[in-house]
Amino acid sequence: MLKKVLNINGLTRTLIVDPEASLASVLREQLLLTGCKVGCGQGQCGSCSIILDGKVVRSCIVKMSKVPDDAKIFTIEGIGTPENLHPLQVAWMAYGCAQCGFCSPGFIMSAKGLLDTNPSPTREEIRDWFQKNRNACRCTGYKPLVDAVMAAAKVLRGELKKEDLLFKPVGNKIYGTTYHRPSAIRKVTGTWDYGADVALQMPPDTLRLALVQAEVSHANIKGIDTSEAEKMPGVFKVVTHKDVKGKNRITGLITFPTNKGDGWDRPILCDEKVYQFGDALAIVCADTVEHARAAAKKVKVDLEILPAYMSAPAAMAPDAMEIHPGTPNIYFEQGVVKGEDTKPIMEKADVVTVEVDTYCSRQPHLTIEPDCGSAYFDEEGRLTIHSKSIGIHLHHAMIVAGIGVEPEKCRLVQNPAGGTFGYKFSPTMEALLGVACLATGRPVSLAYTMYQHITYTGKRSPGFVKCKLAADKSGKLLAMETDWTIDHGPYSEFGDLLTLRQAQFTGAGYDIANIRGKGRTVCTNHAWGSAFRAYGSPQAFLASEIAMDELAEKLGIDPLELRFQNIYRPGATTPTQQVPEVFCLEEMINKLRPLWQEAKKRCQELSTPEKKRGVGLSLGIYGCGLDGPDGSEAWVELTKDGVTVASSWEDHGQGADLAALTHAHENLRPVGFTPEQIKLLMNDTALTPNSGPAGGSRSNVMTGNAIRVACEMLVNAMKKADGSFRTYDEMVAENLPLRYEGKWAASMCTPCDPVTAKGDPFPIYMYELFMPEVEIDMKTGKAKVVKFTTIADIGTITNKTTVDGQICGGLAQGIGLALTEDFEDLKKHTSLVGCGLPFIQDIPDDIEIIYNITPRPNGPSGAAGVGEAPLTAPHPAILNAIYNACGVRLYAVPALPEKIKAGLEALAAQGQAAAGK
Ligand code: MCN
Ligand code: FES
Ligand code: FES
Repeated sequence: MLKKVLNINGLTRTLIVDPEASLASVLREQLLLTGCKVGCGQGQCGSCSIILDGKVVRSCIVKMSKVPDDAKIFTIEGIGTPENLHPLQVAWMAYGCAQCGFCSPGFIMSAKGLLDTNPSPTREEIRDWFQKNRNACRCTGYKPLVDAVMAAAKVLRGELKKEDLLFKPVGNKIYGTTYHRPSAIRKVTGTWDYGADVALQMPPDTLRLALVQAEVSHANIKGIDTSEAEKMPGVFKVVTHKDVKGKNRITGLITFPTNKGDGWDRPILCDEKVYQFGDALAIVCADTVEHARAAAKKVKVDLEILPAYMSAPAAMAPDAMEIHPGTPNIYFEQGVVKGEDTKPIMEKADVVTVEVDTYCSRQPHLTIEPDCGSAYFDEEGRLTIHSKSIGIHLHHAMIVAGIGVEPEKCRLVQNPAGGTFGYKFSPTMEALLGVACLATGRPVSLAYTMYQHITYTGKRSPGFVKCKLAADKSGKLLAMETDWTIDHGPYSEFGDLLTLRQAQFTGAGYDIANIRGKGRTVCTNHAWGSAFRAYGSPQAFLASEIAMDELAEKLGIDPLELRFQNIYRPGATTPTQQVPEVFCLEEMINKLRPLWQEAKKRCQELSTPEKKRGVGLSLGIYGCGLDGPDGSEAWVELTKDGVTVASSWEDHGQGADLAALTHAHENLRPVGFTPEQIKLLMNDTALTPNSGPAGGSRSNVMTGNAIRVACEMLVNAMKKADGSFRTYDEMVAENLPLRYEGKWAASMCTPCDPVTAKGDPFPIYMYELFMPEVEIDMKTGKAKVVKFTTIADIGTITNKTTVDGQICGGLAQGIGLALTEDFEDLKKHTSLVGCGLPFIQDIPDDIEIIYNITPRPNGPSGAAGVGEAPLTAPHPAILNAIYNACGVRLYAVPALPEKIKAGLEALAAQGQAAAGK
């Protein structure tokens, strides 16, 4: 042990530390300065950045033995207080930089380090600084962070008042403004307690858990021997499947009758088989994390290794064994049938056709916060599980039978989440926490390392999608044929839904009268498929948006004009034969046309033989809602001080708190309530109603509407005959109810047919056009997006800062999907950097977002959703831009430099061969 006297946030502290411990762990675990967040724990993400003797350091990789005596350390807790925030903290709030907020303390400390030494940095200097200090953000797309540093620098230079940074409501109106999130102040002060922080604040008898995980991808289990592990120091119990009281399975709640599986295929703790790398075999419960992890290594597992089917084609091979015995590896099929038979149309002599065969990768979510949670028995004896769940009521239904607990004896609570991007639409560790808590009778906590987080949470399901388009010579689309295969990993939950998405979105946006297609879901031994932002549509649009470009080239028509000619106009229907709720694409393309002309010209002018530039286009559409008549619930209650609004609008980081507040405020305004009078109650199954999961960009529409309905009921009840409103005391005196339950259902929707996909699945769609400009290094093949222009129609805007942030962040993930990100190689793709997470210099600072506002008749105050729109189709636009720049046509993502380089070499060889002929 080492005695250290350190000056922390201006005060001298004496600490006894393990010289091998990291500075981050001492700050967090010994001093409870949990504003220092640990994401990767490997020096890759900067979330743990603090200032040590005037320098920004990543405290997770600084050993205590290397921290000088009397070192001066500043953490986020030391630079401002809620009453007197640092200008950077205010700017972070004002510019919407704290989405999930997990990276915010690290970024703010890093930015402080910059401004302390350079009070007037340029945007490029700020970007270089964050790049050099490895500050990573998965939510914002980085641009707002640079805006915030520029603004804070102005305040520090005395050119702007700190108070002027934050928007203040005028005339008691916040709908459609840049009003900040209620949670922002806690995020920028480091006091927004994420799961790992909650775990540190639990009582001393809390057991810390470590998993014993499979290191192979497919095996039969012959035995699990825990005897040695049980004797290890600090171990309380080692839990295996034998301790699970229930069915030991998580159910996917399959709703599709044509699914060949029964949905009970995912073990909580493996009993008979290992289905994928990382599968949980046992849980060690011990007094410390270190003891639990050490003991986990001593659990012996006897396995019979089976062939691992790591992709859909491998699992579809005729000699492949059934991964779940009794259920074929191809366990679900979905068709699409619209209009007339496409074959005779495609064969007509005067019809022009193109056919593409695309592959969309197993994109990892790469949240900066690894998965974490805890469980305990609450004051009513309920098993209470805290996690990053974005579907607390849904997950409750998916896990109770597996754990073996009565539904009313189980409570799920969402912790503040450091981003999910959909991976938490699936339960991850909830059932493991529940099982451990039940088996030990003690509070328990579990936090994954980044390695575990990446290798043992769901991923985007790879899609192999073929698309054939037919048009007449004038460019009018006549028919489309599609064929698709989804590799959904070993667990079926929501796999059928994802497969249906291809029918819904391949070719979406265009008036195609005749469509035929078929797709299938395949069980494999690679990572299980979970939701990922824009769920299912990136696979679909990769195919149809590249096909549109190829068709344009074959016809000799400008790609924008070919799209313009064929977009939805009155009379058109979607691929599922639904009439679009609004027709906004014509206006959107008209807005884009002059920018497209300019971009084409600019790219030509800026191209050099060494660095070629190109511009690409695509169109993306996504539905707001879960298929069919989705709905939501919320309630409001009049209190002495104002109103309480309760909902289970889970927050990934997209701003559920601000959104619930804004919809409530907008509908309570007639009474005169201010935002400060509205209290939010959120995300606890014991307290808040079932608002459905925060997925499918559904919440702004569904829960926004439920909140609206509840507020309207309250306002009506408060209204007096003369038009004025009753006070709380008057309501009580007249014995009028104070609480109103708002429900909203998309009753206009119908599910899609399994054979034809015919149906009206969504009440509202979001529309977005993508126009990236790329630069190709002709020597290395590296592609860089240098500018991104996008036009979005998401109805009216509930909060401007939120939607800008959603779009910027979504585009950044699209750039990652297109160029760098993957989870395929279980040895290489195991860290944020290894998986290709984009850092600030990978994302352009020049992002232009243009809104085309078409109010939605079914949306609250006319709004649609936004979350998933920006990740529907940015990647085909980037591949189209690469082709435009250098002539290399790729059909698979990520477009790694070596693939582009190989394409360039092939083109050069073709050119030489042609010249030689
Ligand atoms: N919004 C708005 N105006 C509109 C539409 C939406 O201001 N016209 C706001 C909403 O009020 C909300 C946000 O935009 O604050 C997203 O709304 P919506 O599209 O309805 O999506 P949900 O609230 O249901 O959130 C889920 C969605 C999805 S599905 C994923 S995945 C996702 C996403 O949002 N994951 C995210 N955004 C994310 N953002 C962050 N930072 N982290 C994630 O993990
Ligand atoms: Fe320290 Fe990632 S750099 S947690
Ligand atoms: Fe940066 Fe979420 S706000 S990671």
